Amino acid sequence: MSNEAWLILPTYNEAENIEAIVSAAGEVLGRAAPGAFRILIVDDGSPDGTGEIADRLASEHDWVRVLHRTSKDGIGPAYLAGFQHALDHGAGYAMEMDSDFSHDPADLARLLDAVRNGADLALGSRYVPGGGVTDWGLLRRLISQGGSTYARWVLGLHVKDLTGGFKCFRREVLEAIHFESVRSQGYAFQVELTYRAVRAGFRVVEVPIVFRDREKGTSKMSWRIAAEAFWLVPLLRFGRQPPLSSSPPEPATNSSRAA
Ligand SMILES: Nc1nc2c(ncn2[C@@H]2O[C@H](COP(=O)(O)OP(=O)(O)O)[C@@H](O)[C@H]2O)c(=O)[nH]1
Ligand SMILES: [Mg+2]
Repeated sequence: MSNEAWLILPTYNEAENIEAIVSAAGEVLGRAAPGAFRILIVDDGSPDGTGEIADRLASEHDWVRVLHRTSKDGIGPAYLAGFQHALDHGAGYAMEMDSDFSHDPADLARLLDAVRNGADLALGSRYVPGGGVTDWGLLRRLISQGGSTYARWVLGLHVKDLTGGFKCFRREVLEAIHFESVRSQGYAFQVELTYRAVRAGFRVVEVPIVFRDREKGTSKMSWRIAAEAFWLVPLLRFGRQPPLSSSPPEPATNSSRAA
């Protein structure tokens, strides 16, 4: 089995962050997976020149790759394109992280370790002991935590943080998800992938992380994207079930917990 770890970084107008995040993540993964990691930037034609910076980084480092897509299409489709590319190129692990330093690149090592130690999917979680959010006011905390509680309740899951986007998948989990039938874009995308992994019988663990607001650039999330989660979550549970792409997973070999 491949032990290559691929980090997918979706970008839309991250010119102020992309070089620093690639270098910080490269340093962490260079220690956690020496000689066996790649960073794949998936840029949706950012008008601020992020794609050109990404190309330069790829010419400087053989572990940086870039996927250029023509238009802004949402974080879900960008990740699916990145995952497909990573699988096609032999990834053993695929990781998600925002490109704006809201997620601490240092935590990549703990997410990867959780999967190496027996989890199939490790979630960076704000809502388990040791996790949290800095910078957010009461309203934003309530909305985020309320969103996770709502999704957990509707879907009957035990996962505490369902909307986060800091994750590490074992290859087999992504192979078992039928990408063409994934429809959600923003927070719902994160819920949908985790729900599908649990439904397919994979072992999900939560690893505590602290989320901070970005310092540079602007958020692309909107009320429309948050609202998507509210109507899509019940459809995930009660709508027509998507096909599984492959046979059920083999049991994990090791049962240590990361959270
Ligand atoms: N490729 C791509 N990346 C996106 C898109 N929307 C957001 N992103 C990236 O996804 C990550 C999270 O988005 P962000 O706007 O920070 O959302 P927030 O953290 O919820 O406010 C960042 O790295 C964004 O650049 C998109 O449509 N396409
Ligand atoms: Mg952000």
